[in-house]
Amino acid sequence: MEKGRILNLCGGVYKVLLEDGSIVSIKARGKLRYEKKYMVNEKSLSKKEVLTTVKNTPKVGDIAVIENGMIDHYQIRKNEMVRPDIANVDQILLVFAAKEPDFSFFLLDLFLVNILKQRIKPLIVISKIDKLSEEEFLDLKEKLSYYEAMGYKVLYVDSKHDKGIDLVRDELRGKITVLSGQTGAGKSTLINAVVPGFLLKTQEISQALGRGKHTTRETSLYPYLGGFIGDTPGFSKLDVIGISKDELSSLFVDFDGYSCRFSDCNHTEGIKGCGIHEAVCEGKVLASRYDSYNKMYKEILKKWKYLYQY
Ligand SMILES: Nc1nc2c(ncn2[C@@H]2O[C@H](COP(=O)(O)OP(=O)(O)O)[C@@H](O)[C@H]2O)c(=O)[nH]1
Ligand SMILES: [Mg+2]
Ligand SMILES: [Zn+2]
Repeated sequence: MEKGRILNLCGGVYKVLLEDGSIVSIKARGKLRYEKKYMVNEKSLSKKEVLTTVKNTPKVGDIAVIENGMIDHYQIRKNEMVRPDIANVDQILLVFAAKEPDFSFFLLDLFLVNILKQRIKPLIVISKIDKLSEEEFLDLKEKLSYYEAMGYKVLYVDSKHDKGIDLVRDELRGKITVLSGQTGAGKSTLINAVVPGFLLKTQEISQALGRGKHTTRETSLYPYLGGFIGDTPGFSKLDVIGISKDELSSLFVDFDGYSCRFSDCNHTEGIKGCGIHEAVCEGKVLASRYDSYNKMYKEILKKWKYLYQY
């Protein structure tokens, strides 16, 4: 029996990094495999292939247990991400530009809520700090110290001039990391500064695997400093889909420290005597956090109304 980390899955073949450092290409036992199903288009009678996974299909990020040259099963997952489809992600490196595009506390809160919903740890990296004046930089740092107090690590980088890159590198050591953040936030530039040649390498490997421009791109993990980096960025556009109005406040972990005397309070604006609102008034909870909460709550309500037509 051997064990190894699944790095890539392509056409039913898994690339697995074994504990001795070698990489093997193997298949999974029949009971674990992807199933190919066909949908038939009634009009043209053409077959459209649909891939479905049977329960227990191993995926990228899993620790595969190999027997007789095949994956027999995988070890219990600590979590799973859907986009990209990776198991056991330790952290999402959330890249936010200090400027260009302008920094948005609402967007940061929206990303954080979605990351926490997936039970993954965020690591916040603020890029393009070279675009800020000294004063603007100190101001942003001051505001973000609130997030550090919430328990999130915040790092500041200038990927163009190799500033703060070492600290990011240290955080990747021994962990499975997926990048996330808005388009233009600086993800590609950052990862190339952290792992020189990363993008080139991933492109070469994709070509070697025969992934053309028009084929769907599979996700791969690349070994780095005893950990792994996912080559497909996670969400870059966000919404509050999949989050219920009742669980939203539990995803605002800074609200935890304050109690509200009303047992079924939704803590939204305009509720007199709400403990969360009081904490905001006393400056204990950041006003922008409360704004984000209210905005997301309204969005969720709108979706519900639309879905149920009431
Ligand atoms: N000045 C400066 N520009 C940056 C920095 N990081 C990224 N950029 C620029 O911002 C733009 C978007 O970066 P990119 O890495 O493609 O963003 P992505 O869409 O998140 O991958 C590019 O023009 C980069 O050159 C930085 O730290 N400082
Ligand atoms: Mg990019
Ligand atoms: Zn309340």
